[in-house]
Amino acid sequence: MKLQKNNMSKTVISGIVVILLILAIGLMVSCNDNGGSSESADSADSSADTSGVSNDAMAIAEARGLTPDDITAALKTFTPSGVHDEYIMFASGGHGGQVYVIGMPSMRIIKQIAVFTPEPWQGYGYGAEGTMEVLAGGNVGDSDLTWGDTHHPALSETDGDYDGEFLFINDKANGRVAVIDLKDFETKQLVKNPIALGDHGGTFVVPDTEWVIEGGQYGAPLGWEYASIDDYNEDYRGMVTFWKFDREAGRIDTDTSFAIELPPYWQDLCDAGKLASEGWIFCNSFNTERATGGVEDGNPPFEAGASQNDMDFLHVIDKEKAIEVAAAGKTMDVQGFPVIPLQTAIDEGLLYFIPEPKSPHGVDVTPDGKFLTISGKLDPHVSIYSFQKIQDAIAAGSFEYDDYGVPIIAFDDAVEAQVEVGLGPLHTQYDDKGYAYTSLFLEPAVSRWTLGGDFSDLHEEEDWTLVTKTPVQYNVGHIAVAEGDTVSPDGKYLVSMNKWAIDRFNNVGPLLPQNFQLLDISEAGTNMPVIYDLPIPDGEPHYAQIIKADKLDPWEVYPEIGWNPHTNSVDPNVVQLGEERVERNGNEVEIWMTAVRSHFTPEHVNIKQGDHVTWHITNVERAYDATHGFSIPYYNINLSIEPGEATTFEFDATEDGVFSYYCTEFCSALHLEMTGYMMIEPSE
Ligand code: RUQ
Ligand code: CUA
Repeated sequence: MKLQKNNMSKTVISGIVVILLILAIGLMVSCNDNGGSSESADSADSSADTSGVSNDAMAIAEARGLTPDDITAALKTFTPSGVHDEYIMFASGGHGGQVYVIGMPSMRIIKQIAVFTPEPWQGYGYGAEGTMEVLAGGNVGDSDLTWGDTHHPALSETDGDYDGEFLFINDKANGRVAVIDLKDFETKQLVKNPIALGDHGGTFVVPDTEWVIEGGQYGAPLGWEYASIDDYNEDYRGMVTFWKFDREAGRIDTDTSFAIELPPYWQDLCDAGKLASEGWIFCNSFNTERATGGVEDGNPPFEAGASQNDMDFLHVIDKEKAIEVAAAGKTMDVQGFPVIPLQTAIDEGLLYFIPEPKSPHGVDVTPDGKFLTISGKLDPHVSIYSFQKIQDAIAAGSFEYDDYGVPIIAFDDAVEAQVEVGLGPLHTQYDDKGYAYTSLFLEPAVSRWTLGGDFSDLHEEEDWTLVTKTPVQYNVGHIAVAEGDTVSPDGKYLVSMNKWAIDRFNNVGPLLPQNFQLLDISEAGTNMPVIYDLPIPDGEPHYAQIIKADKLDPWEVYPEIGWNPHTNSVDPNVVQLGEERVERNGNEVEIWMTAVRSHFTPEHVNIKQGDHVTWHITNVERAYDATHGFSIPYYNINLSIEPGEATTFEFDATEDGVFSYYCTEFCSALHLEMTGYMMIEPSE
């Protein structure tokens, strides 16, 4: 009996393996059509003869205990050497302060982009002037910050579609926003929010990326003044900030940016309207109870105090009107930053509330802009609001008012549908098949449900109904669908960004990685399996966005020798081959150095203790991937100089001695010889 069963499963597995291998070869060939290297196209062709392979594959599958589902999953994700991924995911690195760049469906981590935290591989924050200036831009007053809590990356958009040019991300801990240029995947700017120490509802871009939105979180006095918590209602406030993005310059223009003062509810996630709702901004909030905590004094703890009300408030903001009001100067000054006062926002009719159940978290606008999905963490439903109904209610003008006088649209006037999806709904994404997906933190699972309206025709099921759920491991926060926040999502893949990994990987001690799980959502109906687990050994990642890889067009090497990535032009201190020199002017020493396989020129640098040293290096290489590193011991200097890049660092020669500088990238067979001596003669 046992034997029979074994034989049967063997036959089933071997049949599936043969079919899937044939499929896999088809897949590999079609991947190659989409930009895979020609070598791998050859290797795919040469392995087209599957006789014998199937037996080996079956034996391997058996030895490893793989089920047919496992094999299917492997074939959907395995990406041969040299073949590129179809999608690129930009994922937050949480309180690691960085951004992860991950290929999909292979789930290979391709890069980490240093954003808020110094990072040695990229030479970010270890002397290179441009990077030091970027990091300094994010300092708060006298405090030099060396980390951030990245939450929500946002790709730049043109007409509501990702355009692959820029990436923005917020730092929840310190209320900052970063600008990353996708020409070289480097952080170009950090801006500190002048009115709030923290944030959360950002970054989100409007459909043409003219504005980058940053919503607040924990209510506090604007400009982080002191005020007693007893005066919470009067002196504490919330906010949303509109950062003006100058695409030409590739920078946020802080001079034309502004904020809106909001009641001291805890603003949570935001989303920008698109198509039908273009010109509007939506932000959730919780703790409309205005609980102030103090459990140690016998007050209800925050988690209870902030969860008493059945409803909190969705903030509905007329973006165009807000821009007009700010441009007309109807603002107050907070730390030199223009802020539209709450009363002005009310008087000008640019701020409305809609009740939303219950301790909401995510708000996500549908691809056509006609609906918004709100999930309350403590309500098993998602609530779908109709933008048209919201507009009708505003036009009808029958409001109630909150304690601060903000007009409230009745829930029933705005809601289109509610779908019971399960426990702890957090975030929603959309696909190309008329489905929405909501993460269920408590179950934990990813749910799929149907949209109504114009999406009806795309799916066979009834509108606004739960279709299926896939359990995930474990405790999912955000989910991200390929091209998911655009006006035309691709669907196909969904990544479940799980906060807990527990037993999914080898035990590596009490601190465990996060677990990104890839779900195949290409098939309509009830089948959307998990096909890959990727551990993320960094801070807790929150959100991610996934772009079609062919929309990205980064440089292979910098456009010209001597390129300064921070000015986007040839640096005045470019050093061409043959122009290397050391100049001394009193105790100012200036060095012009080149780097090329496999030497630095000059190889001797003589300095006197007490000198101030300014050192320029140009990597004069034009070859793809010919990066040189440069490090000096003791002085904490560590640079990454990519092909064509020019960089500068400065230091005071306080310590005498002999210091070997060397290249930290194994760039050639004679890389170990890519070194030199900096000799600092002691002062008398
Ligand atoms: S928030 S899941 Cu910024 Cu949902 Cu983290
Ligand atoms: Cu350059 Cu090693």
